[in-house]
Amino acid sequence: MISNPTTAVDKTPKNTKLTSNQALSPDPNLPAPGGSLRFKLRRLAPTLTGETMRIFIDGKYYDEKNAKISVFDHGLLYGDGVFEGIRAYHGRVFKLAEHIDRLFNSAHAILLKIPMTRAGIIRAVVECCRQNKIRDGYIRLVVTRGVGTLGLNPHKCKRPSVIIIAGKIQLYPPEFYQRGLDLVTVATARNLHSALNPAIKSLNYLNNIMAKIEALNSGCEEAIMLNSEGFVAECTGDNLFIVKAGQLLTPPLSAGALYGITRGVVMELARESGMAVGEPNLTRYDLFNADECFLTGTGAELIPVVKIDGRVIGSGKPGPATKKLVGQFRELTKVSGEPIYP
Ligand code: PXG
Repeated sequence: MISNPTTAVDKTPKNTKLTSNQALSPDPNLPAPGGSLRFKLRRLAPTLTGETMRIFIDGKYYDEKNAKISVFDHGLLYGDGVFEGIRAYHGRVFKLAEHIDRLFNSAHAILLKIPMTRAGIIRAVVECCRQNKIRDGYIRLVVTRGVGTLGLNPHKCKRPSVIIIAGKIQLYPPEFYQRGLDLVTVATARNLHSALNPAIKSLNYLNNIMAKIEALNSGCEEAIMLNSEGFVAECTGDNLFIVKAGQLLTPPLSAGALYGITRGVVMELARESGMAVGEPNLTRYDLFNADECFLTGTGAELIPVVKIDGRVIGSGKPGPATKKLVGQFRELTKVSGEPIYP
């Protein structure tokens, strides 16, 4: 059982437009730490000051207008490449080493040799945040196969390209963080492990995009994707969790879920607070009859789900275990991560 749930979610003013990032920040009404107003203005992200973004491509920085890659890059021609979406909170890059490990694992799986070391990429991500005065933001790290000929053969691509963009992201309208999402199960099945393994975070996101279009067409922000056996895999850019009789349950990686970094964090936080955590195969029936449901992802953070395929989940409101985990997650983002301004 969940005792003493935090009311952190409820504290956020209902009538204020917040980004999803702010929606999770502990005290959205308080100014960010950082000293004088002049100091704070210098620290504001370029997107807020009208300055141009500085984008890292293969060791050099370019402004937005000049940040370009070749039309012969196989990343564009075939979706041949890998990527990571990473968040910064309170001047720290959250779970950076974990994201870099997953990037290298994805690259290894598609026989793509990243032309930088892990330490070099970590340094570049942090430096790119600094160049763009990021304290709270979103980092897109992309490695493309590189420039090649017209034709699939990746061996014709001489050098993969590394791109880092540090800016902002908002996946869902802010009000859904308070109210909860309405999901729909879509007809597009998650990729087969034997076709394009869902564990690879590749530049080929058509499977997810098709599912997203189906959700949007039916008036929902997000889709539940099943695997070819009919078990729940994940959403288009998020992992899915349910709470049932005090237990936290999420589909196993073998069901087609991405090894989500936020998924791992949430499972650890739940265990720390004494909750049992399981990874069984889940069916839609399990979701419909859950006490609570929420999604996790770097872009989405933690977002409650209150309706699935027309069935109300639990009380129809974000539940106590979800709220407690949101609170724990916020606390962790305050103290954990690679410092951008040491
Ligand atoms: N499943 C899929 C298919 C994803 O793409 C997740 C789960 C969650 O994983 P993490 O490690 O982020 O907890 C993802 C991540 C975007 C966007 O631009 C998508 C993700 C992350 C950030 C931004 O839509 N997907």
